[in-house]
Amino acid sequence: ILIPLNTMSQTPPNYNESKVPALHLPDPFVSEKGKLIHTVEDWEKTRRPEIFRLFESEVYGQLPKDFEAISFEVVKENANPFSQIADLEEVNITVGRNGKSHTIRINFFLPKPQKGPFPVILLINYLPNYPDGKLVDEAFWPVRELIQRGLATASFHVETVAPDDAKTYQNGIISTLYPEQIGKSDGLKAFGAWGWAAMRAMDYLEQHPRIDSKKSVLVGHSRTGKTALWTSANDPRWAITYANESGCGGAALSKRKFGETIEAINTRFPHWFADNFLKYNGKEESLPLDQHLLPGLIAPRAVYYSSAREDRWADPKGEYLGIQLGSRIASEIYGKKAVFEKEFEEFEGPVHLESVGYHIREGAHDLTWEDWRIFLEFVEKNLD
Ligand code: GTR
Repeated sequence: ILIPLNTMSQTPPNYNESKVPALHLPDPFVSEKGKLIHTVEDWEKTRRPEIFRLFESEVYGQLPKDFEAISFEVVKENANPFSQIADLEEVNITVGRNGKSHTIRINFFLPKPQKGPFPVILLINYLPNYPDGKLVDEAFWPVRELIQRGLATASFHVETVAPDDAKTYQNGIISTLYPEQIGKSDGLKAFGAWGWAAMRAMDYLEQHPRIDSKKSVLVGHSRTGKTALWTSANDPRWAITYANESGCGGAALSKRKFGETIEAINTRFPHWFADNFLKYNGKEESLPLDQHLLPGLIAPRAVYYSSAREDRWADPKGEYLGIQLGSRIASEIYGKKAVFEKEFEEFEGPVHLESVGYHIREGAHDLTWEDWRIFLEFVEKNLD
């Protein structure tokens, strides 16, 4: 999946390391009142809520947690392309609030003939040709390989929640279930809506007799990698979160201004982030946070990032720094063996540590079998 690089914003992208500004990054271990943060209690009661609120108000917007009713209906609309090895459940999840309701669809494969309970991987899909009618693009979502490894796997398409379009993104759960969010500077936008849907998928998985939802993995690529990270910051039920090539507003440090900038992303995709994020167009230095604080909102649960060498628009080095610095919460607060020893320029193979991991591969922006294969080695080590 090659996404054309659009550089229509006023400032041309910087790809020159020597032009990256000196970084002044907020310290995860000093609270807004200047208190030093050492213990799990200090982190969870003081610093983590401060950082969460900053991301919510300045970057992603709210992800509302309340609703009144939820129901699950298994339908049969498509033939099962893997009927030899898997059971297929096509599930309509209907959620009600204030007398209105909205239905999202998940497509869900379980290994057979074993009964389980199985670990489960949920992929947030946004490929243009795969809203829920067609079930799978195997290059992107390798259902067969996942099933053969004894994993159940589900996916939903973002179009069934909130369209990925600046003009119509409210025509889903935002206008139907959460209309009071519209117009707020920190209101619900597309990433929050897609994350909300991942949470509803988890509601389904949690009550499923053949699923071990404690062993759950949330996966997103690029725009849905950004979404996966914000989802897990909001929902502690995901054991492992994988953001592939999630770049600007995901893994990568915004203050590096390398490749895609806040102005570029807000110009092309004004429906993704909170309106407050617009304040930082061309002014990354004034952001009161940066993306290295995001993995800390997920810790001590596992976080995995990956990059592609040619995907400079997503800033591979900025992604690496995001996880290298971000893993300090796992290691220094939670005592995990999670220290990234090497500089970005030095290491080669994947870095698979306790609860954090990273790899970079050759090639362009895409979620490939190579990414899945290397990530699945991390999953095996980190799902016990
Ligand atoms: C790019 C966009 C990135 C990333 C990507 C994708 O064009 O600039 O932020 O989200 O699309 O989702 O593939």
